[in-house]
Amino acid sequence: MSCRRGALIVLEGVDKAGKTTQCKKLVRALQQSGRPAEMMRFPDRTTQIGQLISSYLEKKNNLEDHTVHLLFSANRWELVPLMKKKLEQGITLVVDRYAFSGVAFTSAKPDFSLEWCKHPDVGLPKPDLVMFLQLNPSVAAERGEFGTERYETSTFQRTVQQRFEQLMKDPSVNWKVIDAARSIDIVHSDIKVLCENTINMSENLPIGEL
Ligand code: DGP
Repeated sequence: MSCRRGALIVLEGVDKAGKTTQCKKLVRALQQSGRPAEMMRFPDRTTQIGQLISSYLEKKNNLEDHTVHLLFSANRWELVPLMKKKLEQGITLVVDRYAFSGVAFTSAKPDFSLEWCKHPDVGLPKPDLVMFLQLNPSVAAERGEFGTERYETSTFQRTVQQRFEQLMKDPSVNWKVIDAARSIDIVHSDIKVLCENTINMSENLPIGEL
């Protein structure tokens, strides 16, 4: 009997929407219900490319905007063999940000089209489900000070939110919008149900491509 593949589940949203908290809770809940699951996050700052990105985000180095966009994409591509291996082993991957953040953040900069931004990620494994944690950027700002990293300003985050809204019109991606203004536990239970349904539905389907 061939092993059923795991599902590729992505959480997206503006900064402070609760993605990391929800990813961790989801992985724990799936594991407790006997489903193999692991968390990944992008950017993955542990690789050499990830370290370049990390120092860019910490404003320790400056990189040209197109170049940094391609580095973020390269950081996803370098993890593809591992992602595919895990999915084929039946492990569900819960991913904190993916190509959609890539497009939303770069296209929030002046003079970047969505189309140009999407190109480098064409062919990446396609998520079976993308949950967008919806939170008004002004409410997000009330959740605590933004940090000091690049992009962590209310004005920029509002533009990012608009770009995500454009991306969510793409019917070829399985988007689900989650109201992230509610309590952690209520948001979690919505996410868990969506995720369990997706795991059951995608286990017999091939992994798609963006
Ligand atoms: P995080 O480690 O989740 O806080 O993400 C770091 C920051 O990088 C966050 O402000 C979002 C941004 N980001 C994530 N992925 C990409 C990407 O692919 N391209 C760009 N330009 N920014 C990204």
